[in-house]
Amino acid sequence: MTRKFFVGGNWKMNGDKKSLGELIQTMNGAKVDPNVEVVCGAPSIYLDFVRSKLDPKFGVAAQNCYKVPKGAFTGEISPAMIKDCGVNWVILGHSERRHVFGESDELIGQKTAHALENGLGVIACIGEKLDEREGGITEKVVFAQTKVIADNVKDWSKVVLAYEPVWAIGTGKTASPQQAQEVHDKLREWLKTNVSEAVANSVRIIYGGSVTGGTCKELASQKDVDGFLVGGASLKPEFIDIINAKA
Ligand code: G2H
Repeated sequence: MTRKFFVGGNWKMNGDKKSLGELIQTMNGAKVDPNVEVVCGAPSIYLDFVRSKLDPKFGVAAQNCYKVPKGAFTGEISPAMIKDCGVNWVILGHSERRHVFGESDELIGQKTAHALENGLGVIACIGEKLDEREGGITEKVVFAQTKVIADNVKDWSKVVLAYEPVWAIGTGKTASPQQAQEVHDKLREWLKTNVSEAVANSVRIIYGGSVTGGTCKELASQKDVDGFLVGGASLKPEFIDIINAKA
């Protein structure tokens, strides 16, 4: 089955109206492969701004949301608010949410369920830390994280799974194409056994962690790498090269 290549940009807590406006102009004017789904993860305060400026052929994502529709949760935003800004995606479970802000698997699962119930697509992130990889428990860690997400998903067509080894995030140390392929293949096997063969074949599993214009092509050639979640390089014109990695 053909899975549409998916490239997400995760701008994290970077940019302002001026620099993001320039980046959006570059993206709007670029020649991009029409067979690629592109989604830009903007800081929440700029979601409205980005959605209004970015060509509608590109999607926009929030970088986080909370697990309930509204209420006394200072500083949080809800899927309903995200949708109200014309934005259809949210990134959940990013390693910075897990490890800087201490979000648990359980909370990420609850957020996933609530975001999906409210019509958002979810880019669900998983990934092992360096000591876990060195300790030989990469699979155990990513399977456990995936299980909590899977327990909260009814419609997998709205989910993209992002494998982001923590040791590769923002470090300039990209996983090798073989390392990425190996984990993606194992994740697809896990989905086949624990969800269904149809879901295993159709869900996009994308790679994130220091992807650049230089590393994207070989990674993209791997059988089970269906796209990327890109941080640092998504703020630069080379993001266009990454979008076009398969072209
Ligand atoms: C991983 C990635 C984007 P970077 O967090 O999600 O960031 O490409 O800067 O490693």
